[in-house]
Amino acid sequence: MIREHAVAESSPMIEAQERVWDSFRRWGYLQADLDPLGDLEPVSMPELDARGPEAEAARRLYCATIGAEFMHIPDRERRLWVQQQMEAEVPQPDCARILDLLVRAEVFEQVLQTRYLGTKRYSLEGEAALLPLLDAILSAAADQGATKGMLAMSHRGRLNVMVHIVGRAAAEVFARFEDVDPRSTMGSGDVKYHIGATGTFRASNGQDLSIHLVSNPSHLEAVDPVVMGRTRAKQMRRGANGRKQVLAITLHGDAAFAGQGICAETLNMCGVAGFTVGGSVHILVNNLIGFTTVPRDSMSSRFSSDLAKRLAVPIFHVNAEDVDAVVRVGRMALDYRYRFGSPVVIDLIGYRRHGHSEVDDPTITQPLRYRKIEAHPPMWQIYAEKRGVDPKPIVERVREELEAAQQEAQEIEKRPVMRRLPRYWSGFLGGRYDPSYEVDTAAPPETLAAIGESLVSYPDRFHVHPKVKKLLAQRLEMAQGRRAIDFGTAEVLAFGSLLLQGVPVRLSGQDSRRGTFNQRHAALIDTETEEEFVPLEHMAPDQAWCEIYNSPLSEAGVLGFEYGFSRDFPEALVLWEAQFGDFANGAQIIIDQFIAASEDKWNLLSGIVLLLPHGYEGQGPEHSSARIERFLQLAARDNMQICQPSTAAQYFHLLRRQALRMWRKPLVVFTPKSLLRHPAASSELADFTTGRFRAVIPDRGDGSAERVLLSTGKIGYELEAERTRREARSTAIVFVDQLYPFPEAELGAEMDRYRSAREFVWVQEEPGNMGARQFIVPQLERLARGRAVLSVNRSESASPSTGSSKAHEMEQKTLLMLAFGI
Ligand SMILES: Cc1ncc(C[n+]2csc(CCOP(=O)(O)OP(=O)(O)O)c2C)c(N)n1
Repeated sequence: MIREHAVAESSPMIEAQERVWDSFRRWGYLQADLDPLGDLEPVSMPELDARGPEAEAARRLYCATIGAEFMHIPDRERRLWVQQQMEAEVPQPDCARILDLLVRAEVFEQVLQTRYLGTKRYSLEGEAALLPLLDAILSAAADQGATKGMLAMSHRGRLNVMVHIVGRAAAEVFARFEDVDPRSTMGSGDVKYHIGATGTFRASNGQDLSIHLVSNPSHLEAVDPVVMGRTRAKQMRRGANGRKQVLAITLHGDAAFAGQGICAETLNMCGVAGFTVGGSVHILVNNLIGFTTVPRDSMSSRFSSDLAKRLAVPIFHVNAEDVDAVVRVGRMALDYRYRFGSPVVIDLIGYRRHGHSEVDDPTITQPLRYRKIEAHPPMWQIYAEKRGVDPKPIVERVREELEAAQQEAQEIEKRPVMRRLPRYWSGFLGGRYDPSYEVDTAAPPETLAAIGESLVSYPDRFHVHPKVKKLLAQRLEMAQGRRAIDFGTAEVLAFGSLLLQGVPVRLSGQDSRRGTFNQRHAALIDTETEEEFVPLEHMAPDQAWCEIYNSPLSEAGVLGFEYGFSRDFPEALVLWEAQFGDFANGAQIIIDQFIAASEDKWNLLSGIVLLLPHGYEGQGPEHSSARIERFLQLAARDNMQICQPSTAAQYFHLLRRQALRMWRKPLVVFTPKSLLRHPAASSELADFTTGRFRAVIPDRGDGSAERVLLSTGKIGYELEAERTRREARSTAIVFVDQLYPFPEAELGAEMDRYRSAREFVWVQEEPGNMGARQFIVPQLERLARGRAVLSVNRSESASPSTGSSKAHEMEQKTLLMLAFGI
């Protein structure tokens, strides 16, 4: 039954009826029967007090076990679509399939509980309807032409999903509980409910979908942007049909979704051109509790899904115990995603049968709710009764099957590998660094000149801003070798030469298209029309793709996304840029949990590049430091590279090296600010057409210096200027452009040159408790062969720098005085 009202028949009575219906469409979800345990009280709404047959009919549709929030969507077509679905005939579900999944969900947990008592498993009991829900969504996705599902979820029900949705053998998951082969993972690896899994899901139409459950850290919701970036990369690989073929599904806990800011960051990116995946499905596995904390202490809103109301997308609340309704919601949500290319949210409201991790006793904190839960039958029992089916044979069959799998697990001797890497990763390497990985990164002069030409080749009637026009003309001169090359040009030459070699480039960050320091101008803006033109996209017909985007003002979300993208586009150069390096700590979870540790925990590589503007230039405590010390503290076993290129050519070679080597490791680059235009940091064309990145830039002297200053970044130039001013000929100045992996051989060789040096001095702008000092001084002491190693730095401080630019200058002068020994 679809309710339609012909406009021509409009009369005061019909209008009154329509008002009643609209009230229920708008507010019905607030009185819907959503909580299997009845703790979620209906909201009193005068708009829903109407009586009479129309009101009752509307109440039956909008206040039953599905509560649909959709009237906030401004687009009428979308509202009407949801309305029609809600008011349409209810399709007959596949009851046998549903019951089988419900039984599997619970029996799987019980087998774990019996065999591995006292081990954490984060049971799905109380939310078993999640399996039929995912089954319905993926089956509907298969009908729509999807071939791949990208799943992200936290601990709750993860093992269950791995077996019943991702299609991994139960014996493999059980083997993880047996903790076989512990020696193979000493010092690394991860717990069983965080590792990823790849498998195959058989849809109801018989089609197979490949499913990937993404590895994630314990940090709730941190994986959300990662799976979006991964999905986008996979979609791009598939070309025009990619958005249809690859579907992202994220599962959230109710407390985490309401509380973790990264959820807002991720939702905010969904409609932005550089970040969209054509709609994702978000499922809240809502058990109305977070560990021991009840919703009123978790959030200021009624539903934890309220966060999603910032978007014009439908939110379907559904009572997990009406599993037919759950399945219906799954299909509706999926069809909406495919029809409108929009995210959708499903709030699956159930309960948590045990304590948070089964070892917790929930009756201590929620005695009343748990009294109810204890008396409450499992979902499969309720469903079977409603359908008049005898569930016993199914339960027996499933139990036998899972117990056999458990037996099988005891025979497994090696930790099962749950994940398959896609083919595009073959050939790329992780592990320890080896010099044999180095490749030629120089580019022929003709290529550089051609890139310079393409920078000034915009459409005839395109009006370029005079300042930008001048800059582009200078860039052309630089690329032709008629002018020293600055950092901005070095970067565009690196990007351009990679694109011409077939290496795709993707960069995003706040204001990255123009560049925070007016240094990039990746997109030209027509001064008359504001139309945009990106010269790097139009260099040659057979060039690789190039995407340079301004990102939303989020760090964790955007870096997480780009990290995810890099995971599925290893052959591309993928970069994220912080506005200032100082803001990178907004993405600290992504840096700590994914970038630094994913190889160690999950054996997963990434070649992501972080561009972090850094340098003490009197701009205050939040515009000075990218926290070099923190990255160095995370560095171990060659897990990433930490560099501060001191010249334009070094930057060029560093970026090209990152893309062209087969060694895939995250690269953290401390990028310059004032050095962007510093003549001394510019390079000659010959430095681009020959040579490669050098970890250490030796002093040009003959090795007779008595005092050797070592530093990284901008301070080195200030030391050089001071040396000239003082005519301090017996002082050498060495630039350390790569801090990690520590360039032991190069730095050792350079230090050995100074036979008459009495002391080596590490000089940094940062306070003593920050910067590279604590990492590098012990290394220098090792290489100094018994000679003294001193350090010059700002005094220890709680914040990176002073807020006064005059104080900054005084401090800077003092640093230079101390560096030169007076
Ligand atoms: C960022 C973060 N903070 C704290 C925790 C510790 N923690 C683990 S589970 C959990 C409760 C999660 O509740 P909810 O999101 O409702 O999911 P549920 O466990 O109820 O399924 C907490 C606080 C964590 N894992 N991550």
